[in-house]
Amino acid sequence: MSGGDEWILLDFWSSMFGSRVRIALAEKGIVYERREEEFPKKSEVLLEMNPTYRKIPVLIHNGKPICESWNIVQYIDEVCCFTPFLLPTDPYDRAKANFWAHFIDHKLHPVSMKTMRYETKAQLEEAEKEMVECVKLLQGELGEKPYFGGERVGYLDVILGGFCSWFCAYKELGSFSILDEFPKLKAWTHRCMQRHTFSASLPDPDKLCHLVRRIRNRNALDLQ
Ligand code: GS8
Repeated sequence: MSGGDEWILLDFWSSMFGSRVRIALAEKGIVYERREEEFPKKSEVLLEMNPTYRKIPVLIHNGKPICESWNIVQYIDEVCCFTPFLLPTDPYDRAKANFWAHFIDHKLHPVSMKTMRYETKAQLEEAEKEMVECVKLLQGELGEKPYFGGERVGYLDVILGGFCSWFCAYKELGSFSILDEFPKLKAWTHRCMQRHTFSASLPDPDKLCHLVRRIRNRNALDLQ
């Protein structure tokens, strides 16, 4: 990587996947151009750069696209090897970090979507119960450490970091205050949000609340 490198991020403001890439770029001190998609319409560039999934985020490094946020964060980490690594260097710790990143994308994320897109009160209660189970496991993995990465921010902090504003928004919505049930994860969220690399990269929780209310209203699913 040289000072003349060009970095472009195809993004959408509320995306937890986009947010984690923004955090990784900020942690590594990379200056980039952010291009906002206008969903549901998709730009020609997005379709060209991610023809497989047609989803953001896509990071374009010197004209070459890298897709899937977990993969993008690893790429940034490898290319910017002059700063401390986000991924653990120990193979076992690295395998564990990848395991939990997979858990976040394949368990936590679908469950968090269910808490917004329910059709009955029973479905909402079920989704909230599942969400509590997921967050409990994540808090267990954090343990007594300040960060998932130990004394400093690591790969998993960046991966889960994309959810910080969403955790706060749940509380603001008044329906579900997940963080109040998990003090260690709450402290971790606040610790992360105090870092400029996170706060400047994450969506405003108030704006997210409006979005969630709109999703619920659009689907006529708001039971309150
Ligand atoms: C998920 C990206 C994604 O869902 C990743 O990058 O880690 N596994 C991928 N992106 C969404 C926006 S965030 O909710 C997206 O681009 N959606 C547009 C669409 O599905 O049409």
